[in-house]
Amino acid sequence: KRFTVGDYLAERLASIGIRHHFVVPGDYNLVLLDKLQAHPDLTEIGCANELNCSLAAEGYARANGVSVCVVTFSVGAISAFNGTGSAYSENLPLILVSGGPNTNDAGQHHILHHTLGHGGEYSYQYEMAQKITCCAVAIARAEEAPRLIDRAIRHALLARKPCYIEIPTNLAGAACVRPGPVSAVIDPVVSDNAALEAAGKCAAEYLSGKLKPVILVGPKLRRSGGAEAELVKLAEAMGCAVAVQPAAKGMFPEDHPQFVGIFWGQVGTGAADAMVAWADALICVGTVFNDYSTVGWTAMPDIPLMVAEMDHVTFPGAHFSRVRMGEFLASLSTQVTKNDSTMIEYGRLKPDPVMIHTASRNDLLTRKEIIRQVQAILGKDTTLFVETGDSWFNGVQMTLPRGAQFEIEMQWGHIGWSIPAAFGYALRHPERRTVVMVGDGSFQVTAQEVSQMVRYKVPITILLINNRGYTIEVEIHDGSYNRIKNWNYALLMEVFNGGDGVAKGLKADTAGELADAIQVAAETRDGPTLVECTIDQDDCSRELITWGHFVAAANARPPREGQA
Ligand code: TPP
Repeated sequence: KRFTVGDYLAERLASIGIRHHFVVPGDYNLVLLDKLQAHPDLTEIGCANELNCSLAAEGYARANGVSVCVVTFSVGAISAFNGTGSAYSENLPLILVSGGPNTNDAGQHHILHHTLGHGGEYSYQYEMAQKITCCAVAIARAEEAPRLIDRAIRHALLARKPCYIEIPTNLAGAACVRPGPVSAVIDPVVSDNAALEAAGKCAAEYLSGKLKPVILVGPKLRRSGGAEAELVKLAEAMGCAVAVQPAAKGMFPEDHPQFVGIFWGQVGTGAADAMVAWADALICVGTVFNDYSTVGWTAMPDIPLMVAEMDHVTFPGAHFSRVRMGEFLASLSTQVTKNDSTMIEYGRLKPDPVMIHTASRNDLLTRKEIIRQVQAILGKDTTLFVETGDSWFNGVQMTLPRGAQFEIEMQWGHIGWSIPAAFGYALRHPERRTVVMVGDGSFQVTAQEVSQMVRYKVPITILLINNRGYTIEVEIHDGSYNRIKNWNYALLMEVFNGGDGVAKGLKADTAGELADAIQVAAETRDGPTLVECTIDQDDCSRELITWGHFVAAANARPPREGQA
């Protein structure tokens, strides 16, 4: 059998650990899809649209470390740019593959379907992709495919960012050589030894002069690959308090005695806010300080930061490039001395555990009762997805038992992300129980993807919290645009079952109904369960209101003198 460009891509994808490829077909990618389908280690997953396809791949990358999304030219790719943007901002290597026009058409100045309609000018999509990926390649000749495909994939894996590969429709089936050894694309760049040594020494010296060091963990810790274990080692060697940013929840074990809470300013948990404010040195590991994570800049730490990033470390008075996070943490953990002063302080500041009163079965459902019941089902095998909205605040309040995972998209913040992302994630982790908390507004954005959960028999539990509107936006800035059309969400599952599906759609108006529905969800293993949880329109978290006010204030800062 002749080996082709499409086969080359398929073999590379399989060799870097991809087992599922997310697709929406179109005439520019059909031959390519045949080639991917033919690879024995790849399973094709069809999505309802390209936005969902890209977000499903985004979720798959969270579970698998890398993912691929294959779409058609422009009408497909431009929708998939959204999930690609998410992967960029969330530091996930998503490989976006788009079919492209026949290589003869540009020179012949043909006007083609699915394009902007300027005859012969088809580079616009590649140029747009350059802005939202770390490496974009457009293959113009089959002979270039191995080099360009390898370059894009290698860059994506190294940078933990998406890449873009455009394959013209008439090249997917063109003859191509076989890929070389996979190490050429997956081997990471190791630290520069001298820089690593100097960074460790300098950091140890810096910390030796400090009395109250605190470690702050951010979401790029996990994205760095393998650094989580090293962080625990460093924390234990230092014996100090460890606070975690909301987007990094679960990246440091919450049952670890040194975990002091989620650092999110006034809306955080435990004593994280007080501990960070009290620290005289803050070791920031993969942190992201944006307006949301700093509560409209009110929680931006105001002491000099020592920052360990994926590939460099920076602290007051020094910077070291090409130092890998994991290696740096490991090296530093052998050079620090134990100092438990922050844990003594935490012992004094630690708040008493919050007990949520258990509702009676017939009590109308409340947000707090939902939290109580979801908390009870979190186990070592659970992954909880929390959607943009009050679900962020509800999820962050929960306590993760050892092994439980938490997924949040706080940098990109695309409402509707959780449905396709959880679908992608759960395909890669069938052994885990995937639970989604999503608001009604967010659900309406990507609802179709629930039908793929039915089709591929993925047992996801969707807790759709219906407060009849965009409540998070109400708290930032209200207007009639924050009201939405109510749906009969539970009945939607009948639509998606389409005669042969076995998914369940349930409605919970009371605490007892929610408990029963959660039980049904646990027993439904061959499809999703959607539970519409009805709560009062005004029932939202204190944290959301507080956060909303500060974010609104940050948004409303007047232009500075001299600015338009
Ligand atoms: N469009 C996209 C794609 N993403 C966004 N984040 C927004 C618009 C702005 N936005 C942020 S949150 C939100 C909107 C419209 C409403 C979320 O409402 P819902 O899912 O019902 O959650 P709730 O706040 O009610 O808990």
